[in-house]
Amino acid sequence: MPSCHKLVFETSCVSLAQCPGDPWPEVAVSGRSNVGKSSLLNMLANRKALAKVSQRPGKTQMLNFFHFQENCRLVDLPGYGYAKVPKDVLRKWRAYMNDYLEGRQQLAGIVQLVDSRHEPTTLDKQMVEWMKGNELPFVIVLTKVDKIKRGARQKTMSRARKELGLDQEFPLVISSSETGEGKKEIQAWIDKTLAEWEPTSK
Ligand SMILES: Nc1nc2c(ncn2[C@@H]2O[C@H](COP(=O)(O)OP(=O)(O)O)[C@@H](O)[C@H]2O)c(=O)[nH]1
Ligand SMILES: [Mg+2]
Repeated sequence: MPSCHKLVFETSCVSLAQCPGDPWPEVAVSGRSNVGKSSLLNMLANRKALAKVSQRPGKTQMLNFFHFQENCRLVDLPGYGYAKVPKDVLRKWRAYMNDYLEGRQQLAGIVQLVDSRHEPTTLDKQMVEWMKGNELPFVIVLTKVDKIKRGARQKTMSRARKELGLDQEFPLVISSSETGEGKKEIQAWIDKTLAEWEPTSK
């Protein structure tokens, strides 16, 4: 079983051209601002402040690359849905996120985070539709599950499946970066996805 301790920050990018060029597969962590992306990366790395947990939502507007295991990467994607971002910033963000999602050959799969306390947002749904349409492997992770009652878990998971149009078998993990819940399942999904990746002619 590969260890996730070897997660090392490499670089931040704001365009597809800046992204690392090696033919290594990568898994990207996606979700709205404040959903827990950086905290999840810290959890996977067993570190407290590896991916800087930003206090101000929307602060992380770059693609942050982490070297992971042997010749693999994890990418902390900039969060979406932050209302206070100026329009020109938002336009640029859309453009390079689109470039990355459509054109990044090394992209093996996406860990899509959704806040367990709320219904999936329109942007969450759009992201899921896009991944389905592009046949990109993805897993849904419901974050901050330590904040909801145990008795509400089943309902929360059913709601997410229904709202996102996922059948019963589709991979869905509930997680908490506070308690470490879900960590093993997420790691296993990432390992499998990286192992199954094959270069395409994207
Ligand atoms: N209770 C709880 N809080 C969390 C969890 N994950 C993240 N947070 C908090 O949510 C806020 C945003 O987290 P962050 O990782 O920066 O989100 P990002 O914007 O998606 O990278 C921070 O205050 C975190 O401490 C979790 O699993 N449980
Ligand atoms: Mg972040």
